[in-house]
Amino acid sequence: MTRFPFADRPRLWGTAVSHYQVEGGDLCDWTEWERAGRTHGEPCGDAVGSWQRYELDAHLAAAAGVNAFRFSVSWSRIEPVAGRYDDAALERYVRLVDELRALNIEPIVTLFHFTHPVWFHGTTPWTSPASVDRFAAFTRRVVEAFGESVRLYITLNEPLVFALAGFFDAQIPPGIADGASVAPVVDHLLAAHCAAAAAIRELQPSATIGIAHNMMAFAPERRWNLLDHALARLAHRSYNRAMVEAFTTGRWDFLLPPRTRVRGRRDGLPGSLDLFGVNFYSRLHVRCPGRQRMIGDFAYLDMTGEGLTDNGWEIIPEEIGPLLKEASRTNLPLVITENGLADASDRVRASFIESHLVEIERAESLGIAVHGYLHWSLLDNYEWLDGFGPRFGLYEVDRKTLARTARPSVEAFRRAGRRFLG
Ligand code: IFM
Repeated sequence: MTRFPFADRPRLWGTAVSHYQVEGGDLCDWTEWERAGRTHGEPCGDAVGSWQRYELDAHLAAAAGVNAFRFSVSWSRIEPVAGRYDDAALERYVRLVDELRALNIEPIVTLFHFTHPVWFHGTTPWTSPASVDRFAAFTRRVVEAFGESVRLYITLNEPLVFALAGFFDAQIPPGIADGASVAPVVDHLLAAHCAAAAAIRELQPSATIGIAHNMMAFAPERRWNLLDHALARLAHRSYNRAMVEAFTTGRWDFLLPPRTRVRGRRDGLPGSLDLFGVNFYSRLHVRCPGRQRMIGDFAYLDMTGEGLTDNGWEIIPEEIGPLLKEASRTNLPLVITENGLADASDRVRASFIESHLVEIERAESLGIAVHGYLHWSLLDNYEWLDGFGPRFGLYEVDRKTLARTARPSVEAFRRAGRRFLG
């Protein structure tokens, strides 16, 4: 059985947000992406104004019964010009941390959550080893600013999602569609994680270090079809297992159909983590050959009659257990670093939280210790390519006034938290 590093806080119950999705007014690579018309929704603009309202948000989280609050720091605000840091921006985050501490809430700081300063891709892109030192230097500055007030860092949020969407599918910045770039990018992201972890350990030796890995269930669309089964297995190996193996053995080796092989080795990876974060949302059904793509289609389908979320994702709590089991191969304490749904009417959120908690408890009864659960998200926020359409918040945000209103499910979340924290 794994042990969570904090003796005074053995389990975490909280909410998660990321800087760009809530803060507003942050000029970065995503702002340029929006200007270039590469998203489907509205531009992020003022987001939900958390830059001015973080303390309010901390109080809303407290009212929802949390003892942990995950947020990310904006690299573009902190290092708007390469090598020049903005102390006022860092100070803003320090004030948030102070507020959280005053509320007896554990701050969990994510160092990388998808966005970059505008200079980054042109000078030290992830395809180049120079990116590693850049990220490590940024990390040092952040950790120095927080000092002992922050004792839990997530270095990278969903590194594989970022590498695939940014360098294979060209869906998000920097918008590259070049299979050959994925291997160096994954290598540099993982090296950047190692360098950041080393910097954190040097500056705050007692800090706890994690990563947030997006894990997705994959199932054959047609139970009888062997090719669908094979593709589902391949997707699981490449998307879920490869990162688990990377952090367990220091090596990774996976295939992106049809013929992109991504493999590498970083001996520093095992031992670089104190906890393994799992972001879990849904399940994809695969069909091979696909109707749209020769190699296979990936689709969210309502296979259980539970219905789909507002953004069309299957609700399938039963899949979190097997993925936690997969993650437990790391032998690290596990934390659900994200789980949630888009549900503007709030008709489903309470039962979603409850059913996932039941599955987490089931996994625990089978010996897989889960040390934390962070709900995505505290607030309705900017959902990247989909703009403000999907409503992920426990608190509803009025798009005009940015006023926050508790959805009824806040109460269910509180109750679930009391049970989880025991
Ligand atoms: O909003 C995102 C978040 O930034 C990363 N994980 C998934 C969430 C929901 O799509």
